[in-house]
Amino acid sequence: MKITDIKIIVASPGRNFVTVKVYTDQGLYGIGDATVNGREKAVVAYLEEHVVPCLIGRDPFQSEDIWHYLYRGAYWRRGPITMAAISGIDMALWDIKAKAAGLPLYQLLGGKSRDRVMVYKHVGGSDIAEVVEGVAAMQEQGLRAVRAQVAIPGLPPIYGTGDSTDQAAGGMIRPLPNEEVWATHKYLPLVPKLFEKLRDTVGWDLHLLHDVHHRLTPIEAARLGRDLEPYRLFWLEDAIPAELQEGFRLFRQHTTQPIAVGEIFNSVYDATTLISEQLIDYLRVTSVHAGGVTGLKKMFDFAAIYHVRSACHGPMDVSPVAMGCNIHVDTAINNFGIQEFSGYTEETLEMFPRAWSYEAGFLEAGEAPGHGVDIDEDVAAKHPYSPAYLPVARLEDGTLTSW
Ligand code: GCO
Ligand code: MG
Repeated sequence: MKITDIKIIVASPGRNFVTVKVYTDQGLYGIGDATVNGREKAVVAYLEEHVVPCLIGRDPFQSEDIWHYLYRGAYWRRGPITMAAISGIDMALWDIKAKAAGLPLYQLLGGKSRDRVMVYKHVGGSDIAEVVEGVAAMQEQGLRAVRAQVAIPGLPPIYGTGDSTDQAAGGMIRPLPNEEVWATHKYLPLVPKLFEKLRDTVGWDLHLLHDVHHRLTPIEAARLGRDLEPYRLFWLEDAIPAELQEGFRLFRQHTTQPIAVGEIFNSVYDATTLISEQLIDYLRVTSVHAGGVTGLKKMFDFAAIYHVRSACHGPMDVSPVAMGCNIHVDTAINNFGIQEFSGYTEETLEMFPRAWSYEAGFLEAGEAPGHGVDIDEDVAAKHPYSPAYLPVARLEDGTLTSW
């Protein structure tokens, strides 16, 4: 079999998605996701100018060799743009291989280690009462795990803390990023109050999670971890900037709160200290940013040696294609932890016909050959690309800060 053509489709059914379609001389094609939120066109150029021309005529079954050809062969390795491009191609190649075998992708990855995968969804609110109500409603819908975030009194609405974000846009700002205000001293005392109230109301069976969006220093994160210990969170996510692996030593030594990080990682080298020193409990890499199915398998297998579990990033900027690949990997690996699933707009679901399904807190991969997700190009054509950005954060005195 030979690769004959590769098409890159950019569309915005509520969010911008970059989708790769790899064609072969046998009539089979494969689909991949190569979206980098807010930087979509950079991946398109990388693929069209530098990747597609090198792959025409190659054997699509050689996914491992092509992965290394694009990773090592480029000399300029790693980075979100390079790795998203590799991810999109890799997903499409695994899709072709599994379709040719007539098997769902998880069968090629070792078969089923579980029938369905546990997910967590998000709840936000403008005050604690609203969040508690939202979490209780999720529990009634059968969710086993919920991420809870609350707006901070005294600050204007800020991304990821409450209901400030427009659900369909997932917090994306058009056409240019706005600037938001952050104050750690207003946030730190609030979060334990939220989880105290949540435990009083929803009890101890529901897994509760919280995302800090990289906003604390290691010692501030240590404080928050300690203050949250009585409420036994499933995890505390992205408490400190993810690139400071050594910072997790300080954080870890002060709290028994399980720690999750990795949604912005694109290579195992982002996490070798974190994993080998057992500084984290959950690795949040995802197929679209960490090198596709091949990249995820390598990273989760390495993590398994150190008892670190998987927790693929799955907000609405991870397209239903990457979600499908995540679910197949989640189904096959032994060290699965949890899968994030924040849902999609109706238009997005219409644009990506799929075999995976969601029901009452769990996702199932489905039995269609390949990863089971396709793209409806007629629907895609109705939703042209529209620039959108994540917000930028500043401290109250104007200093630019992480989020
Ligand atoms: C999460 C994430 C997202 C990111 C988004 C950025 O845990 O789901 O933090 O909400 O902010 O993916 O593009
Ligand atoms: Mg997050």
